[in-house]
Amino acid sequence: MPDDSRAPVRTPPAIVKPIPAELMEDPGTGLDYGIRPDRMIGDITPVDRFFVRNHASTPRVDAVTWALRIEGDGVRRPVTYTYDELWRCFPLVSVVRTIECAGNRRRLFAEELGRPFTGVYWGRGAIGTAEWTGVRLRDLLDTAGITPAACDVMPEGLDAARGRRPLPLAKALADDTLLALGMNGEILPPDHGFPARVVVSGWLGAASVKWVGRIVVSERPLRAPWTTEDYVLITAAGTAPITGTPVASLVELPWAARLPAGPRIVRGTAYAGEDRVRSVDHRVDGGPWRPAVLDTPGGPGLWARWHFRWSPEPGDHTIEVRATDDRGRAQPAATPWNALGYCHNSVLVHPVTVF
Ligand SMILES: Nc1nc2c(c(=O)[nH]1)N[C@H]1C(S)=C(S)[C@@H](COP(=O)(O)O)O[C@H]1N2
Ligand SMILES: [Mo]
Repeated sequence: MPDDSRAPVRTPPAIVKPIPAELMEDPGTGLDYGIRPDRMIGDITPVDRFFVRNHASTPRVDAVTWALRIEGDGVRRPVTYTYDELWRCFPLVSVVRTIECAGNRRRLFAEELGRPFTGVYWGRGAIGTAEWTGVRLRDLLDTAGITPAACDVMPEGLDAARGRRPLPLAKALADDTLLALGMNGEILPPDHGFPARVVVSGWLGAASVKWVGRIVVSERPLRAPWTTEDYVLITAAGTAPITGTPVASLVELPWAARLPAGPRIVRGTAYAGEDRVRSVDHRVDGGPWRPAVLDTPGGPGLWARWHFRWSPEPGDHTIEVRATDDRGRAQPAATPWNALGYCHNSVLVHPVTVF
């Protein structure tokens, strides 16, 4: 007789989608994977290489039994929506928005400061842009009836980490704050929040809560570990929750790069959180700054793409790219220390060997 107790135990993988080494970087946590910047193509990041940041394994949620509950003293009456009702009862909206983890580039930040951080040692790959399709959070909250004194909205995830983070009501009601059901024309993939995730335009990735099962609306300010312990800027001046992310740019070359000599086009992206990228400059080997060409202008919550032409001679070179947002804030030469290593946006000195 077969002895079931001796069947091999199969732990489901922490991440559902394949993580091909030729597309993704592995910072070593077993839960988080970044895109390889030299494998980016175009304005939209395909799902097969969109970075994953998970505080616990991807939960397998059954959409048939799943329901979204909206409750709290900030709504007149609690409401529950099934998956089917979300699709049927609200206008579907699509927005193209970038999501960047506040810890992006932490490994480079540690190298810049010459001191370690705890937290995921991201290279440059904790960023991506997708077309998110879903329903406006505003439309959902309106049906529940927001009370005049409501001030905070907290989506809560069904993962073992119970990922959650409060949003001020005004941000929750913004035109482009969505409860997304789809990504790049597909049903939202499990690792990116199936059946439903929030997309909070221009804010750190942690605000875009995945696998949402409940949304709490409150008449008092809400706190959660992701606004008190993590995803806060801790400096000598105090502790502040991170909201938008500062202007930064990304060169779509491996770090370090090895390239054949001769003419080529260097491409990349620049992202300024809730602001717009105004311009992108570059310099080679510490020479004069010159403008890069903006191919797609991007916008608030959406990266811009740029390029410049380069015809390097053999030898060791450096490329620096410096983006400026529409409030005139440029990437700095160095990022001031903060205890958890967030929001690194220094101009990177990209090493390139030409052969
Ligand atoms: N429920 C839940 N939501 C979450 C997380 C999580 O671990 N649990 N990670 C957050 C963080 S820190 C980031 S950067 C983004 C990453 O989204 P992605 O995995 O789709 O790229 O999801 C956010 N939403
Ligand atoms: Mo993140």
